[in-house]
Amino acid sequence: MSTTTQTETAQLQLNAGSIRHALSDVVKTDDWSDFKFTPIRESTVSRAMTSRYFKDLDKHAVSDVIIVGAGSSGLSAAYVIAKNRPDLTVTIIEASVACGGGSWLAGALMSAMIIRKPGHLFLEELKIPYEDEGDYVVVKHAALFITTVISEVLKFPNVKLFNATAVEDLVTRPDGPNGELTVAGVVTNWTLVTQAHGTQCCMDPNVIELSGYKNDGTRDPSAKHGVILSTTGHDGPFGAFSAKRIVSIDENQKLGGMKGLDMNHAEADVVKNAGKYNGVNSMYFAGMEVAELAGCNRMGPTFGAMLVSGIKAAEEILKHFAE
Ligand code: AHZ
Repeated sequence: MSTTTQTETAQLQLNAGSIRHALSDVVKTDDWSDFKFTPIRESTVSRAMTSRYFKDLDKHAVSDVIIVGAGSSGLSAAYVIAKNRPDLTVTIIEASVACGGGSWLAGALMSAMIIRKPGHLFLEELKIPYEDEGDYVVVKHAALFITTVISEVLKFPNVKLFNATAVEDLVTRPDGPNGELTVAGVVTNWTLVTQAHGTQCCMDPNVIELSGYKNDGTRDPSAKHGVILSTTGHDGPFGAFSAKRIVSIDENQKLGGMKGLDMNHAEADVVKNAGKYNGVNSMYFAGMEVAELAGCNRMGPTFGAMLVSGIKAAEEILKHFAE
């Protein structure tokens, strides 16, 4: 039960003038000596968190769209998908505690983020201020970009982020019309568990399944098949996860391997190669994971291709659900 307080326009008097107090509902004077929070039990806090988490896990156990990796490319895609299709269940799995991947600092531990045009149009959509330098724009703080995208994406009611959760494997089924493999979900674990696999005996994972199946696990032809968009970045402790896994499953593909830095070629090539993966159904890629899959150059600290490849993959996914 909530505790109500009288609303008054409380004023905190400072020498510099009169400032409206941010807690005007609660704090009525500048005397803090009898300040109290509303009462709570510890178990109430536990239940408030666990009930929601497991309700969300239950709802998202079958998802229309699973986005693996919440860096700049994955979150740009999530924004476009969730905004255009509020009816789709969108699940974001992020291995780290914090979303954002490499975009908290744009490059070389410096704060300004460079975005080549026309990637700046996405900044306009999100009302993120930038300095226009002609062919490119600069966002003063990369952190401003990523925090804005995170907050916009997480406001959509159809989106749930499971952070500190790693995708450990893909669920596959041989259910294409000609026996082609289809990706049917992701295998997840809390990242701390994933990191401890080498030190403990078997700790089995959880599964998030894509929509489009009947209760017996066979394809439901009346329901649209869900999709996975993988945006786990280039190779690293966790990166390029789905790219590496898919080529180990698909005998017709080899990992291209990310090539050296070439800004001019890399950004357009990543965008051109982003989107649906040909060979295994229901799988899409964006961001630097595309460079690993297709063998594109890296671009270093220019982020236009992250935003635009995410938007391209999102648009292909929207088309899939519209067909
Ligand atoms: O934690 C990872 C990061 O937040 C997450 N991730 C990776 N593997 C995962 C897994 N399960 C769940 N198995 C996983 N999450 O994916 C996110 C990737 O973000 P990123 O910023 O590394 O990738 P991006 O492709 O969106 O942006 C890349 C930015 C780069 S790298 C680069 C260069 O090296 O030249 N240039 C740019 C612009």
